[in-house]
Amino acid sequence: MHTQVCIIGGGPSGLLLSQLLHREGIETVVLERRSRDHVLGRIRAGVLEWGTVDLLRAAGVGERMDAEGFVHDGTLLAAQNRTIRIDFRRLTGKSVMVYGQTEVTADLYAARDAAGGCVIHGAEDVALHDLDGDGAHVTYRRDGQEHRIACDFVAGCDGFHGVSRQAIPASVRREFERVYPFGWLGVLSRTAPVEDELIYANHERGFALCSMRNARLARYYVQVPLSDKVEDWSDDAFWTELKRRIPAEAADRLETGPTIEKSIAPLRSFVCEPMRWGRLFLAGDAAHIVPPTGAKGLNLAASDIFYLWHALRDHYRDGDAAGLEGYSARALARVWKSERFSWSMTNLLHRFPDQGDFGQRMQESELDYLESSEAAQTALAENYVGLPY
Ligand code: RFL
Ligand code: PHB
Repeated sequence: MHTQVCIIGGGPSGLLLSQLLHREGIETVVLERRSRDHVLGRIRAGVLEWGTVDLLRAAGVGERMDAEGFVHDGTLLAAQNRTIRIDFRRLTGKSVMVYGQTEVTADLYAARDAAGGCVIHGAEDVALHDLDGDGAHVTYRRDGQEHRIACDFVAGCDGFHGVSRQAIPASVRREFERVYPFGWLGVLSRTAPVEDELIYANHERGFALCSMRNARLARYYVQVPLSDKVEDWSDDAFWTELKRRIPAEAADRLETGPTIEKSIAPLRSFVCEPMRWGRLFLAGDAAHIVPPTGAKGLNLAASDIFYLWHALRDHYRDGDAAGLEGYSARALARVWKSERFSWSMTNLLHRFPDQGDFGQRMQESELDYLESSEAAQTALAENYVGLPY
């Protein structure tokens, strides 16, 4: 089998690239290790930057998002005795869209199916070959049989635990990492969200976040020690802890109920440089991870795909290699800015085991500054709604 671009990973990065290239007449094959049900069962991101919204529209998958997504013009930052509203629209002229990653992924699968796109599930032992030669190829096993796909380029969209990044020789690859000493326990419940906007809460017992998927589906998180297990947390224990950490007036009207999903995610910052090696281009979580505090992971995946889509289009349509040559530097410039923002939001809002009184006062004074300075609020808003591509 031969294709122009072999895409490893059928998550949002891989599917979006496949869909955008299809619209340029460029052929792709997507190799996904898991089943479609598994990919669609993962509850992850909820907030889309406007650049991501526009890119999904350009991919022809904006219709349901525009009908069902919620436009948010601001967000709330809460601390012990104050709530600060960051007014995105007034400060930057932009908003974000609340529309779940699960829905984005479902829309992309539907679009690939409608166009007869080739997405192969259950692809095991994917291996990348000849990335630095004249033509690359990818091998995999499915139903006990070996397969081989020859291709012009490989897009490594297989997430943090994928194989693509490892195909860049260790002598060339440089990795930067920070692992945080806590995780997020997240729940989904069929209850009305406590607030129209998201609440990011700094509390002495630890961070909490109130988010949502729709008018009857709420998404909440609390910071937990890495040693905690999901089984340690009954629904009652979760609601009690959440109520302690959010502003009292929100806690009073919080609707509780049985949770329909509960999981713990570790927090990590990670960047791999370069994002291109020979015929391999990394995109999304395969190349970088951010802690979820700034809602940047999926949005960074989208900006990588935007650059890669343009680079491949220019190559095939105009014979112009500049986009491919410049891909890694261009993508990394934006990645590092989002890494910085996600790290700083994480530092501002979480309780660190070693933070001490000094660290506590640093957070309080930063929140004070944010409350009193329009410039500080604008800087936060500008990053939250998404830096330009
Ligand atoms: P994914 O989604 O991990 O998809 C990679 C796909 O590759 C497959 N795969 C392989 N396929 C073939 N062969 C192999 N060897 C393979 N190895 C892996 C996997 O099965 C999978 O299907 O990466 P992608 O596409 O780059 O997308 C990235 C996003 O999923 C991620 O950045 C976001 O979910 C991060 N994130 C958030 N991002 C936001 O922009 N806004 C948010 O509000 C937000 N909240 C979150 C988040 C992530 C979270 N968790 C659980 C990590 C909240 C949470 C709790
Ligand atoms: C979510 O709704 O899952 C969500 C929202 C904002 C974040 C992280 C996660 O910063």
